[in-house]
Amino acid sequence: MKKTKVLLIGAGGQLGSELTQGLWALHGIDNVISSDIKDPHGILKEGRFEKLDVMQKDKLFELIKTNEITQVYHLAALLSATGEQDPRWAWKLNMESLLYVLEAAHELKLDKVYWPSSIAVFGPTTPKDNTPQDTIMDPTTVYGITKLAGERWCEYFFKRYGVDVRSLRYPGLIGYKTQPGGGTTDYAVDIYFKALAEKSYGCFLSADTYLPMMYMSDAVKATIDLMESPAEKIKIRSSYNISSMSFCPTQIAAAIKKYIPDFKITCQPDFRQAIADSWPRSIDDSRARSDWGWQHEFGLEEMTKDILENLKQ
Ligand code: AKB
Repeated sequence: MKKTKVLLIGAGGQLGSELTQGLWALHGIDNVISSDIKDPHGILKEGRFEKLDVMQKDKLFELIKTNEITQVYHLAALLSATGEQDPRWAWKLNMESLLYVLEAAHELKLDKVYWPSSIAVFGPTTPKDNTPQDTIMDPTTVYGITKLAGERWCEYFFKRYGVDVRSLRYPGLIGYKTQPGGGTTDYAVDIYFKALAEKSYGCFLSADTYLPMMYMSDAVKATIDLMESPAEKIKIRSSYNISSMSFCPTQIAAAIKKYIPDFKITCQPDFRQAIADSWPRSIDDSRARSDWGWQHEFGLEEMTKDILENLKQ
């Protein structure tokens, strides 16, 4: 049997550095190459790192061949808010890089590929509560459009070429180890930093905007659980709905106030409000739970305790 060798693309982002550590624990630090267009920071310096612009297809293929890579996790993308600043570039980066990775998987016979989708695939006419796996998808952001098109490409490569590609529709991901990178759900990360530093936070969404969210350690667990499941359990090759909690700015502020009683939140919605309003409030992830046994660990209270304790240290 071939030894598992992993390439993670976009490792410098919020999920990337924590997923890198999860993959080190699973496969061994020497069997994981993390890569990014930027220089490595923090924990990434401790493992194997390659600087990679995923838009350079030849370099990507070369890196895979030279290192006998068997699995690729492709996380590099422009997110919902930054994508709106340059829609053409978001389309090009998000779509072409996915196609290069899927082509590499097919042509170089990779064992598996992971690519993240998002709740951004849904839109204003999608049912908002307990959004089903299969439903109306009418994304309004260029990011959401690329994720929806990407899901179709993943299923296409699976059906046409047998590429073992797997994917999750992430909700807003909340971690404290790295700064977030241009998403609409990023307020739920910033708020913890500002609560400790300034005891106040100016939120760019309205106080009652409910969105599906997930703590980073659950996101890492979901990703690795999906990738380590036997192929026959993976029945959905576009992307799985995945969920753990939903809350609004008022609720996260109340959870923080239990630790910082004089914390104050003010809300002044900006352009990101319209994006948030087009997304679901909560997600039905029963297919992930029944097909490959997904279970989350963290809710809002447990997450808040964990983040604030860690950030204080
Ligand atoms: C974003 O807000 O753009 C992302 C996402 C929900 O995919 N966090």
